[in-house]
Amino acid sequence: MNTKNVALLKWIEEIKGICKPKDIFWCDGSQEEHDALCEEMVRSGTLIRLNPEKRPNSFLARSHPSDVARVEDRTFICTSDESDAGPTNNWASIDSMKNKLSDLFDGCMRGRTMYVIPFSMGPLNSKISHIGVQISDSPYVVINQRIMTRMGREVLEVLGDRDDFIKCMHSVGMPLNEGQQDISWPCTPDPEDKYIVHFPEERSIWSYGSGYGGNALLGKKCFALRIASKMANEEGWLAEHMLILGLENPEGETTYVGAAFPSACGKTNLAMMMPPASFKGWKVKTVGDDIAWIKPAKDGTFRAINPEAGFFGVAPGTSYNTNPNAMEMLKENSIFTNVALTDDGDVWWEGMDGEPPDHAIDWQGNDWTPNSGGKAAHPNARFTVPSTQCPSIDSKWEDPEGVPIEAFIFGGRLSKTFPLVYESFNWDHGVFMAATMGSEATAAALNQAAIRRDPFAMLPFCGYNMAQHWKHWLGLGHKYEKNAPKIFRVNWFRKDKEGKFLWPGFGENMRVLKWIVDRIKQKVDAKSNSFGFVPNYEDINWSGLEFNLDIFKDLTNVPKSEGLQEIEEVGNHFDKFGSSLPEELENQRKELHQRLEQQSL
Ligand code: SAT
Ligand code: MN
Repeated sequence: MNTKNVALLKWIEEIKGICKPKDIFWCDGSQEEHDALCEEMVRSGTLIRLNPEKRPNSFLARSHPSDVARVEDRTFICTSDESDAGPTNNWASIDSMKNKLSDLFDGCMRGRTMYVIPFSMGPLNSKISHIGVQISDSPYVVINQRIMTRMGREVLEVLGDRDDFIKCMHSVGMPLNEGQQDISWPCTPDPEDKYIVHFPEERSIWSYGSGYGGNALLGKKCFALRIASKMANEEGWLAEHMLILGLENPEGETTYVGAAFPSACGKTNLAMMMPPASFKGWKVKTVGDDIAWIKPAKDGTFRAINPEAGFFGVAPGTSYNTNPNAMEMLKENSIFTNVALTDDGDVWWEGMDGEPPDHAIDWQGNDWTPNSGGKAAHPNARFTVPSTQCPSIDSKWEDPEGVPIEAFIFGGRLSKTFPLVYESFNWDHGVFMAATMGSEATAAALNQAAIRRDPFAMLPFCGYNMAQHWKHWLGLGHKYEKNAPKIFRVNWFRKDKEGKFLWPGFGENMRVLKWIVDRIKQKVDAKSNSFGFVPNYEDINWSGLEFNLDIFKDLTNVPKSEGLQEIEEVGNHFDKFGSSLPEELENQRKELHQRLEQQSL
């Protein structure tokens, strides 16, 4: 072991006593360690080495068929007072959960190695960053954490003898008895036996029974969002489910924005977007695709870092058509989980460019052909890849000061009512726009789809009472009034009466981002409607795209009857929060109601 940190050593001893592993391995984060672990997992069947000529230094893992995604109903926030978790989280009392966990973890690592994984969320030399130590009995977790975080020896050096590291405890929950053969993806077979537990008051995480993604890579959703959102609330900053991108104009000036979307709205694609050819000299530069930590600096600017060091993205649907930068970055040094294996030892997934292969091995290890009926890759199949491999990565992505955020963008997948883009009238109105955002559960039945509210895209990730989160946002905007970023909502998914998308989306979204930059720089006016400021047709750069004025009007208007329906649904949404709802937000709802009443149609 290479630390004298008393608090850390004491904790490791304690955990060793509970979990009773065969041995302990301190991860140094080196390439040699990574290679040796990969070799070992190839031997044990956890990893398949991909064809080194096609996909150098890359591997495929197949999870247990029951262990393919986050488990929201098995995710708990444990606080002294139930109301601190709020109506949107599963709450359990600290004592009852600790009792349960001590039963589960007792001897849970028998026959396995216990890995100690020191990691930093954010650059090692940044004041915005925080350190965690994950304990895990999964080598798959170790190699993924090495990509997704700054991991290993240097982190212990930066930590020194401080005891303020976040304790992240993880086990796949499958002890090995003497002589028992291991399986390639150990996890608990019973879905009810998985526990993803957060103790925000002591800033610790206990995860049991799953080896997959957000359940097991504890730096990501568990620490960087659930625990960090509560830390941020206490300390006056923000931990948000946001991509960060920079928009560079032809003069070389960059404007940074943070954007939050519920899952399946194309966050990774937007973060790595290629502007249309007609936008000569414009560049989209990627800082992060999932999480933003934002701290107000002394000068009042909102400084953001991406706490992660890699991308853990959804593979299906990724192609040279939807995300060429992602395809380029996945050419080597990547881990693929639950995609299909081609006969020449490469990977394939639904939505990849070109024709499907005639034959492949599907994500469960079975023969697959285009006529098999099932999917070759699991719809939530993932890639893990270092951020440095992304061609659009911003030169400032590791700046310890963070990048200055000038706008927050919130979006959802909504087939009607909501304009393509609108700007809030003021900060409180912007918080209202974010607190009421959502996506349609299904867009199949036009005009019937119910909106699943996902405030700030944080529904499964806010580690405390969501209404307190709104209050926190309101307060920050008031405190930093002069420099607070502008707030926008976007909706790429509006449809006409026939169910056809009104907006082409993808690279064309650049036109909307450019309007947002022009608003920030006060270069263009806007029209107000009941929902907010919407663009004038002539202020959008249309070069290279024929776009009809009448369709643009349909894309930006709010029909009165639909607006009134939204107001009613927002009322129901707010009712769930009872007396913890900040009154500023109810006032915003009433003001919107008045504006709609005064509107003619
Ligand atoms: O599995 S993760 O939580 O890391 C990814 C996701 O669900 O967004
Ligand atoms: Mn996410």
